[in-house]
Amino acid sequence: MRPGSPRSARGSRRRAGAAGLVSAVAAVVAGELLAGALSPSLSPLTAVGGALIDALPPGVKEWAVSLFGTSDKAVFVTGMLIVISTVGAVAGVLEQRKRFAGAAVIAVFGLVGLAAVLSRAQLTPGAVPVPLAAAAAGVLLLRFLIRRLHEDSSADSLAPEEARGTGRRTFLQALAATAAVTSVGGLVAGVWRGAAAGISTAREKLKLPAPASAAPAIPAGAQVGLGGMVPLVTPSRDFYRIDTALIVPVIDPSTWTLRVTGMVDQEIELNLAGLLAKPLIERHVTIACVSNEVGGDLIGNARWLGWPVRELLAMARPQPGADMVLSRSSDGWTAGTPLEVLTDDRDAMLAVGMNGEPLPLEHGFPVRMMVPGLYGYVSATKWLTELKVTRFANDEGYWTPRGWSERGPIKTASRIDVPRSGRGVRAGRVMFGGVAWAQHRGIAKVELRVNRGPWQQADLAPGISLDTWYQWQLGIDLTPGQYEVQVRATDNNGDPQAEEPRPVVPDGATGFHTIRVDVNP
Ligand SMILES: Nc1nc2c(c(=O)[nH]1)N[C@H]1C(S)=C(S)[C@@H](COP(=O)(O)O)O[C@H]1N2
Ligand SMILES: [Mo]
Repeated sequence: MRPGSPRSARGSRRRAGAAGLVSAVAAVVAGELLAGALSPSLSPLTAVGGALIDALPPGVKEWAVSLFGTSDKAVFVTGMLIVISTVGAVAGVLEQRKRFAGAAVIAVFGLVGLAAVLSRAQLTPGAVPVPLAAAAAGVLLLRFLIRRLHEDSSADSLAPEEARGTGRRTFLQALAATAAVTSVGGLVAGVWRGAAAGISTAREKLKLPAPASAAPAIPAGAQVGLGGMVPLVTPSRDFYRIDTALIVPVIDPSTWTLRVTGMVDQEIELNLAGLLAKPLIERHVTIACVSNEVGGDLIGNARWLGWPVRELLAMARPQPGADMVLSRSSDGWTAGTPLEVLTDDRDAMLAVGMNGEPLPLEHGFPVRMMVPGLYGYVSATKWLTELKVTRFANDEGYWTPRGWSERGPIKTASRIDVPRSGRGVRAGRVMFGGVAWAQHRGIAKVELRVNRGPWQQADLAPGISLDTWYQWQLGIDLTPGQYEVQVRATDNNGDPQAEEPRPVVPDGATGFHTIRVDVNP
């Protein structure tokens, strides 16, 4: 076979493609390793993935929020790696044809990574060097491998007939060596991500102090004893999770600090030991996601341990004119919360504990905000690192420019959990049960109606506090047939929940949860 023959050209294109693929993956691995060593927020892979999620058009966005909020992100990362590998292979082929043509492709990828990291990690030291170093590694490797390839084929064409093909070994050896080093690096990066595991250990070792003000006791009968009801206090492992983080931020509790900045007389920096030394309060609070559909399960109730935000803000002394606190997480996510609800008596807190344990990593370890009465997107910042006292006129939280309301008080709502919609039941007395919530106002009554008939008042169990959900139940006699059953809650101000169906955008869904029940003889 002579060089230049179609078969040989195809073969060397394949080899060039392999060189490009390995170089691109090596660049990603280099970025992961550097980020692992410095700070997870510097990972170009994570930053680009996060930027992609942020850039999703409305509509796709809700879907993505639930996807990335509740299921694992491995599929997304795998997809990115496939795209990167493909582009890398193309870069290899280009580079073989024209010097620096493929290198330019990898360099552009590096710049995309740089832009993404800068937009998310902002000016964290390393935000510029890490993506650039990763891209440089990719470019150098590609040049190195393609040069080998050229050398081999020219050696080939000069070699005597019987020796042809032997020179190719230097390229294949170089490729194999690079692939091996990349794999090892990839493994190490994976292990580094497992550093999360190290932080998990630090979390397990963390001793939470006893609260100075204990959670009010759960009243007898608050949990309705009906099969299929959700637990009144949601176990942490079953608690819904919503955030934009591709990888759970891993924060070393020994180096964590919270800074209070902006329109304050006194800037403050607090570390975890300092926070744990404060007189802590423990409260049950039910938080909900603004993306929760009517009847949905993006809501949970837990016992939170923390220090009232108002105490910290009192030390910082907000200046006149300030009306908002922009809380920021380690990965750059923000929420804008009215200053008023952080300083009134509602016990908004810097939470360190959830259900008697340090916060789980996914729920904001080591510290998050917990504000009774507001949807999570404007209040419940996880992996909290900064509170900037500011004005709504000057700043906005992450979701506000993305089509969601600036303010997000939780709307009064209710849900039927028993029986499950569409489930067949026996004729006679049919037991209905569920939850209702109107955080910080409290629930006054819950009613059911069958086939749009008269409202019938349910037995409302005592709530733990105004800031938690309430359970309710009602037995209704039903003869065989198909029924539509609806629920409606009224808060302690006497305001019933809104009947008109509205979507979750921009400030939370409304409408009555409606189920279908088949009553069998
Ligand atoms: N850092 C960070 N905090 C965040 C978010 C986020 O995307 N990033 N999402 C918020 C939203 S929309 C909700 S509903 C709550 C959910 O908290 P959970 O995951 O502990 O249930 O977290 C809030 N805190
Ligand atoms: Mo949310």
